Amino acid sequence: MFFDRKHYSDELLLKLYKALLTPRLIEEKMLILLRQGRVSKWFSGIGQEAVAVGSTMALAEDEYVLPLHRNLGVFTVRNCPLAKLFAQFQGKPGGFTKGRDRSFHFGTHEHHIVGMISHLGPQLAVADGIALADVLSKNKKVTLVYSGDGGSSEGDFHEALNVAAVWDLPVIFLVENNGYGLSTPSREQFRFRSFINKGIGYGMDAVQVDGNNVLDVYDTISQLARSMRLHPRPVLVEALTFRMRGHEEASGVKYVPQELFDEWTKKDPVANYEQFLLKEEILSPVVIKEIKAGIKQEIERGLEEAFSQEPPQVNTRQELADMYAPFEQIIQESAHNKTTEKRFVDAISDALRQSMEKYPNLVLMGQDIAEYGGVFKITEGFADTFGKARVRNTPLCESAIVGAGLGLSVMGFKAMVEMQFADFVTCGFNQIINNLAKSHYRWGQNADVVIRMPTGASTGAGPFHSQSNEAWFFHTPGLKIVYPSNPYDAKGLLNAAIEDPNPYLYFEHKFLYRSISDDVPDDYYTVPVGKAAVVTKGDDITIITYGLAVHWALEILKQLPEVSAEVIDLRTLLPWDKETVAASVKKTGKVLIAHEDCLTGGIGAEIAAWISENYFAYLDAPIMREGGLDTAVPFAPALEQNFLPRYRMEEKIKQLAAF
Ligand SMILES: Cc1ncc(C[n+]2csc(CCOP(=O)(O)OP(=O)(O)O)c2C)c(N)n1
Repeated sequence: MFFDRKHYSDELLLKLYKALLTPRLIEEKMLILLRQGRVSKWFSGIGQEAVAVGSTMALAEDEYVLPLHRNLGVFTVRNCPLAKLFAQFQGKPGGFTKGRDRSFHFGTHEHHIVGMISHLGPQLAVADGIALADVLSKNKKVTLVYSGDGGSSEGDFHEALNVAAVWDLPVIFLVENNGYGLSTPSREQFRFRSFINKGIGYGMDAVQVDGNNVLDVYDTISQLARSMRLHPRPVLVEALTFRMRGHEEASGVKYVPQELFDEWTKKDPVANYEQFLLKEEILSPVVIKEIKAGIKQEIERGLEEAFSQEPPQVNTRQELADMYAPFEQIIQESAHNKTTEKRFVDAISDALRQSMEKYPNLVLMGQDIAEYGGVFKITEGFADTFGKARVRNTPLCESAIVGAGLGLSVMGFKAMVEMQFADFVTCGFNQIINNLAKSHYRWGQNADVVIRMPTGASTGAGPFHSQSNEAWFFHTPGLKIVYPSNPYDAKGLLNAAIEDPNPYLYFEHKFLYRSISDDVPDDYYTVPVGKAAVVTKGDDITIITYGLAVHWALEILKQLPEVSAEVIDLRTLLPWDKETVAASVKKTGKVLIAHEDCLTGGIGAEIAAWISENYFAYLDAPIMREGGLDTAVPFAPALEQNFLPRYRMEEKIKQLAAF
């Protein structure tokens, strides 16, 4: 193996050696502990150390790195305390996640590292968000993110690279090509010859390095980073390397031909570099021994400390609380009494505009939201007022944009992502459920992202532009969900959602956009989150509902003056207002829960279960539910009306009142 030392000092070459040796020695120790049953799982990076070490060493200490499961070297180069790292591997409270997540699944701001989630690809877009924050803040920094060759088959890889290219984001996408994705060889993953061919497709530079040559990696990344700091743009780097052990220790390596091991053993990154330094007389056998002894001693000390820690103490209240970033809402009243009649759609627009004024760190992202103003024209004129840096047209890639939102959060920004239609959130689902929702619980990183969801039927738009999908998210701890039914709440809840540093889904019913209007304060104000509204007071029955169905309930009740109904508009679905519901159930003893969403597994099912479990004694009738049919939302008006619960609600209300 040829090492070109260029102008690099002996001191630096030695520093690289120690940095390379540390993860190797930790791993060798881990393999022993694994055999002794003292650690439970290990994803080995033996043979690949030069990639993580060379690339991380090439960056400034305050530039973010987003490593994967084999990149122990990132953590050691960034001087993460070994005891804390080992405590993390053992699920101890002194680790980086209080025992809540395993291995390298954590981030640490102190060390400018954002760790992976198991899904491999999502962090690529998080890197985009971090780099975007740097560009917006005019920081001359690069962000480094890793992908495996296997993980590059994920859509997230494509989306993240494409966004970075279009937005000129200074991200180094470093593909560690070790020839296998678990047991599947590259030829069964993709057909291109080399990752550098992909650069052309994305319109970005791409270079290849010998991933087992720490100097090659260090030099290439250093040069790229220098140039990217001055001229922000993404670069794809392919590091050729090899995984000398199984995917994880229990899975074995039977599927790897012996010749490959023989070939790559000769290319061992540590042994070869050591030989080079010996030849250059930068190292001597005595010094090697000393260095190794020193590192081993540090490892033993760290292990001792980690092993001496007790497992986490269980505290359910804390577990539940930590799903969310701490936030106490202070309700903001509008400063003046002046109101103007506003349609639902205008109220949303108003909130966004005022929040953009209030938070200079708020960034809006979505398809066609800039000059075009969004398909519903909610951001019309925003690009002129706030500039295209903060009002960003995105490529068609929901996953990358939601992920970028998390990256912005990592850097202290706020993000609003507009789904063009709520239906398309399926393409960003993983980022919401697994990244936004869980990151605070896992390592204390909040996701300050509001996702706007133009939702619902009644517009003759068929199965893919009409769905109600709030229940998908209702089941995900870590998210908050609001769903206004009128212009006043639409404005106040959107402001409130943007204010809160936690991730929100903000549902806005498309049918309401231009069909209702109301006097809405001109000034900024917020509406309490988690608080339902009692829309009409009544004694006979309680109707619990939200969104467009609130209006259906009121229309129906107008035709039934003999029924005294209390209509509760939930407004917030997660967390929903148990107190208001309970008070009304106690009063009327008869409950109908109605929503546009399909009945089975809908939010009504949860509320019904909760009422019957806690307030059974107050009930004078079975809890009733009404919802959309358990079908897709059909296109033809007659079919769509039949799908919707509007007319079935009427029957249910009569039935319940008469019970
Ligand atoms: C979305 C997803 N599908 C499957 C897996 C299971 N899995 C974990 S690692 C892995 C292979 C990854 O290969 P590669 O990206 O080349 O990285 P390497 O392990 O070789 O470093 C697979 C299939 C996963 N973690 N996430």
